[in-house]
Amino acid sequence: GVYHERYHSLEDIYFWINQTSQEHSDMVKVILIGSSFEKRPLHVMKLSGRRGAVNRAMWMDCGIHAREWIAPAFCLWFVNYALRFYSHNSEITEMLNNMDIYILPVMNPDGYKYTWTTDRMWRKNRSVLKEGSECVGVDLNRNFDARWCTKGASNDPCDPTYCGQYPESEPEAQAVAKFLRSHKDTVKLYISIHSYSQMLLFPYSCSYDEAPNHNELLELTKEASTKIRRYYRNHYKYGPGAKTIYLAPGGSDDWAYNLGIKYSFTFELQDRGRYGFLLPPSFIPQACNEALLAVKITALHVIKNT
Ligand code: 0X9
Ligand code: ZN
Repeated sequence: GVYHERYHSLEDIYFWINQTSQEHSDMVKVILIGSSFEKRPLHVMKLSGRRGAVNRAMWMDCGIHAREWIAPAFCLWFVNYALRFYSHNSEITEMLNNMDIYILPVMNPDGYKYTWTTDRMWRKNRSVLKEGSECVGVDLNRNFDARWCTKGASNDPCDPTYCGQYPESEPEAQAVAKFLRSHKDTVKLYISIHSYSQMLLFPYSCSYDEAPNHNELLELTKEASTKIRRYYRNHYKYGPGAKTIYLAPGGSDDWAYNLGIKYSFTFELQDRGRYGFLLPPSFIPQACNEALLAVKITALHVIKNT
């Protein structure tokens, strides 16, 4: 629908989360997992099929990085797709009949707000240090406890990849980590949505080590990439983060993987640099369809294999 052919302000998104959960109260529950540095709520939407309880779940977060607007747009688009096509599309039906889906549409609400009001290219959250630096913000995808603040992250608060004062120093990262720790027996799949560069990444990004199930993750992302190319004529690279993009410690995907979530991914959506973070709204539908394909393939694999 027309709602998904534009980007939405933070206020719109909060309104949409509330409205969607009320209109679909049989399938959507909203869970407050914490709040941001500036005290905005972090709302997770829990999607479930119309069936009894299951003990399998997946997690997807969008918008760790403020300027990557296509990421929250995808989370909204995905929720809408799932609610609309449950019991009509066989893949989404199978997903929702066999797993709960936890979705955090905007992991970095303060940063997202800031990109709408002040600086479109802001990346980090908006945390202010009590002492020391004039500079604001921590890179939430360098703030997790996975070889935290080693090569590929910065300990300078003025840098865009500043890792923070200690692992999980930031309320946004801490809220996600706490939720996943307390749901680690059921959450079998972790997906983090970013942009841009068109890549399907898996651990590790914090080192060049090969993950124990490297071959399985490689095959899976290869399959997704091949299908995206076939259906949408678009090219996605795939592979372990460190080798495919760059060494980057402290990321949520590596941390989730080490927690025991053996299917852990970062999807970098469109484009490959023509518009970069400023992806025009007219590209939203195709970018979302491509990402949806990758989400479906990984989720159905997890259902089959866990
Ligand atoms: O550097 C990042 O955090 C991600 N790229 S982005 O351009 N969206 O900032 C890549 C994340 C890959 N995973 C980890 N570094 N853990
Ligand atoms: Zn990012």
